[in-house]
Amino acid sequence: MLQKTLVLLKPCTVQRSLIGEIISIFERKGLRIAGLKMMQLDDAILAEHYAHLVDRPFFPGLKQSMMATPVVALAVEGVDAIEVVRQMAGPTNGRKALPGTIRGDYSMSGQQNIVHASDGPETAAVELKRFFKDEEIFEYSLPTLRSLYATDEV
Ligand code: IDP
Ligand code: MG
Repeated sequence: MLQKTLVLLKPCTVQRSLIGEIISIFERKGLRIAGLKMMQLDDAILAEHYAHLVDRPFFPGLKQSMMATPVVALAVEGVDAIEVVRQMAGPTNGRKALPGTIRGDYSMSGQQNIVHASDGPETAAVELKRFFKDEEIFEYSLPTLRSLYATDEV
């Protein structure tokens, strides 16, 4: 099923000048960039976005790291994109993530791990709304679509 998912390029990625390189990985895979913007996160949006972690001891440090610079938010589309992008990101800790995954290739940290990616369909819907207005998501189509997928896949 054609899905959209939210990716954030975290401040560690911005600071390491890896914005273009990481976006390229998603483009090279065949995913469509449906939305793209830079934004400065604040306490309120991070308390919402990481609500499942507010009671963890590392939460203040996580929040600080996510506000260190602006992030780059991406709405990424493809068949089964939510799972595909999670697999591309790899497990949370960059030291445990396998080479070939984004975190495995670019991160040595359990916190400074390059990207955020929505972890399921409900989360993706809520997170896309959190970071993008409706009119910031674009429905153009890739002319390469017929080379990216078989006709019965999309
Ligand atoms: P995920 O990003 O792989 O979905 P979550 O458990 O949702 O992982 O955690 C969100 C983010 O919080 C992680 O990407 C990471 O930056 C940070 N985080 C998670 N666990 C730890 C930890 O044990 N120490 C420090 N930061 C953590
Ligand atoms: Mg998560």
